[in-house]
Amino acid sequence: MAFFQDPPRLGNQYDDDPVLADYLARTLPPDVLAAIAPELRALGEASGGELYAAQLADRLNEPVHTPWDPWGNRIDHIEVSPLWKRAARLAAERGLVAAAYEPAHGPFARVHQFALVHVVGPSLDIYSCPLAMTDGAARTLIDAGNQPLIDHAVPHLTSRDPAVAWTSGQWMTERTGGSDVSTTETIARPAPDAPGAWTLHGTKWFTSATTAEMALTLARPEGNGPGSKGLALFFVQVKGADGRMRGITVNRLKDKLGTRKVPTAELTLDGCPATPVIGLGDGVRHITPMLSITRTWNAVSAASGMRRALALARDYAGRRHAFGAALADKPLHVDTLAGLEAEYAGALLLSFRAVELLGRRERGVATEADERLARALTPIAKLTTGKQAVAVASEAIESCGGAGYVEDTGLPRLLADAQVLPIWEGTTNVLSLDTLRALAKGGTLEAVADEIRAHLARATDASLAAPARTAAAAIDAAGRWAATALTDPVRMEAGARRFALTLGRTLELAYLVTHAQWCLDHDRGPRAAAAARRFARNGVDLIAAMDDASHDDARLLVG
Ligand code: MFK
Repeated sequence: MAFFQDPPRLGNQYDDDPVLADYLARTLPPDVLAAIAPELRALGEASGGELYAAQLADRLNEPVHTPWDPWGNRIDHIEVSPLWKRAARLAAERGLVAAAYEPAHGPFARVHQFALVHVVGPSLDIYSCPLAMTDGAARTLIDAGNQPLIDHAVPHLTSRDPAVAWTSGQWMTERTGGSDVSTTETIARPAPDAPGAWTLHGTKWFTSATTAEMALTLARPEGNGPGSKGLALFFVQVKGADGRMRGITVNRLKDKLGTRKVPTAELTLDGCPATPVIGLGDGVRHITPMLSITRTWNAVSAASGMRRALALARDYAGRRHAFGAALADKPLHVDTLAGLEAEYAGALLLSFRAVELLGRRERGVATEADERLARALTPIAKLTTGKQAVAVASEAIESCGGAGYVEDTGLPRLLADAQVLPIWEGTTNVLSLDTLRALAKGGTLEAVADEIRAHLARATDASLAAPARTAAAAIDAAGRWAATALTDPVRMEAGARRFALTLGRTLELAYLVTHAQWCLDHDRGPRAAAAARRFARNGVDLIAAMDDASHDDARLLVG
């Protein structure tokens, strides 16, 4: 009989993931873990079962933009995929945003929320994008303290009722750039007959998830000066009571490499009514709570994307036979997947450490050191995990051979969707410079180094001595590099990415070491220690080899 290959399958995405389960057991008080475990298990079952099947069945459905109705009216209707409609209901009911704002688990509310996201996110076709912005918008409005807007929008943004829940967009990128938003060209004008009201005029070049009910956006009030200080943060209610967009035209949907279910659009704003969120300047500063939240989502989504890719690759390795044995029994295949497992474990621990700190800050229990650490950890986690996610997805699809390159297996999407993670919400280089900006505040590099050393100090098992030494040497080298590079802005900027990635990878290794020690101490086996050792062998120090000649060589190479 002819041979047909079994496709890879997924199990319960909570029960099958010892890294998440051990992390939650280590971090959460037992009563909190007992309260949330049943919903994680239920979501894990759906995520690996019916939702994954629905995702594969929905593969070719993409959002469709209909600009006009049959009678010539401009309607700009965007029809999203069936799975997205289901995801919207599920996200509200399961509290994928709401859980962060509910009182039940105090400072652990964020860990609860992001554990849910981690388990189910990879089966929702990047519905995490509108959810991230919705969460960021709620946080930004609350931080801005604009009570009428808080009363108007936050109950919708944080609702568990699908009939009431809103999503929010974040319209920042213009043709002038997605990184340097200080060059925003959109103008805000006072509305002629409504005191306090404004209208917006300009083009937004990438607006993710354009089906949202509201958006936060930047515009320059007429007469304001240039740069980001002259921009203001505005709230936009996208549709009027008649269901039509208000002074907004959808020019087209973007034709993207991945995230193809996300209706990312180009918009023209021409008389779009808008309300200032907080003052009429410093718009970039005022939108940074949004950036911090979406970057945290990005980091968690990177970790969960890696986990999904590995779950499929590992299952496939058990089903696929070649050269007389299952791939899972081939030493080289095992070695390849092991390197990726260690990367995933490090990414999960780093991204959830950022989540813990966010939760502590929001519930008012953060120390000064937590505050400093959190400011640096957010960009570091985002940039480090984004790169890991692409590398892991690429290897995972390669480990499935030709099947990994064939669209209707669903596998190539893992890579196409991962590739957005180092781009949106700040590219690796922009986030590296943001890391320098964070570290420029006194004591922040020390806070990162203290965090690493405190975690390494918890390792008592001899099997963790070597990875702990690797991490300690890397943070020492990073500190030495920073001390000498500080005097030379060109050298500092040129090395920023290697420096930030060294901090990110060293943090990951330190968390892996601590986590492994806890697992050994709590009868959870030696797997986590193996992850720490393997991660150390994968390498963490990217900066020690940088010297004065590095930048000269770079100039020679790129002219
Ligand atoms: C699964 C995950 C899903 C995620 C979905 C998201 C979908 C949305 C898609 C998108 O919208 S992608 C586009 C997102 N765009 C960005 O992330 C922008 C990237 N560029 C940057 O982050 C630049 O660094 C930045 C625009 C902030 C630089 O602008 P400026 O004008 O040169 O900023 P400047 O002057 O350094 O900082 C202005 C103020 O903000 C300063 O405060 P002060 O006014 O008090 O001095 C800074 O300290 C503060 N600031 C800047 N970055 C900050 C920050 N504060 C806290 N955290 C930060 N990260």
